[in-house]
Amino acid sequence: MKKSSSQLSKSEEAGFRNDGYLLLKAAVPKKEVGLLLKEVNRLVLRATEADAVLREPYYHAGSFKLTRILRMTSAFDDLIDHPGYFRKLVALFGPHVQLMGSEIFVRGAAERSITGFHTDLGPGMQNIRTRDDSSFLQIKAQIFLTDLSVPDASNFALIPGSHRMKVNQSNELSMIEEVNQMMGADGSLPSNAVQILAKPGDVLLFPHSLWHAVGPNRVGRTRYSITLRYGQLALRPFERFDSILADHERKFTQRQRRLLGDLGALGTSPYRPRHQEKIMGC
Ligand SMILES: O=C(O)CCC(=O)C(=O)O
Repeated sequence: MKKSSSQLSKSEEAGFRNDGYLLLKAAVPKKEVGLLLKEVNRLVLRATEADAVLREPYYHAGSFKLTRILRMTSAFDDLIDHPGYFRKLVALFGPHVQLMGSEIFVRGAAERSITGFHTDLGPGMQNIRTRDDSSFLQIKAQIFLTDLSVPDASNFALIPGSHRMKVNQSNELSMIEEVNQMMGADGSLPSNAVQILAKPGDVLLFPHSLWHAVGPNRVGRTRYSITLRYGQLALRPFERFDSILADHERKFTQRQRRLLGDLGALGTSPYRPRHQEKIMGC
């Protein structure tokens, strides 16, 4: 029987395990992208005016992010378990999955790379890698809202297969010095790096151990994207969603509530919440 496109195909799984990423074309329909971008623009304007944006120490000057974005609006609620990617995530994680964080990325003009190559989840997790047959610990879903179909437009950049490689030289920001030393003075990336070419509505999945960066932006267009971080239930989330769960105006499904940390009233271990498989649709 043919698998529906919402399920993870064998070739998608092989690609994700071998290369460390999966680009899902047109995973979020155009109409939804338009509404998401409108809300992103509104929030970015408000945060910029209030000087409430986060500029990581390793970003280029024209770039910043907004964090905990589900607290700011209900417009992103459908992304929590969006049909364009959610079943694929569950296939890679197994059912014991949670949402760990939510961010908007804004990437302005930059002649050289906007960030260097790094891994996620901090230095403690940098050399923890999954085996060929393992479930994943953490995966980010990056939803692109603006056109990145040419290189050097602040594209997400990665080293294919690096999620299985040992990092030899790093620092407290989990930068990968061995590849960052190979960045050219003209902004060129190391020869084994790939810039992801994406259209609005494409979604990129990648695990915490993949070496990734953001390339230069020389196209005169700001990049906007949303990232949702997912992880195994046993990991500590980046943010708490309690205030959102307590907001009765927000109409979440049971699955969305579970992903946001509502483990149910029948107090079991946080690592074994009841009916987890059923709620995640396994
Ligand atoms: O794609 C981006 O703009 C940032 C990606 C990144 O560095 C990250 O997700 O850790």
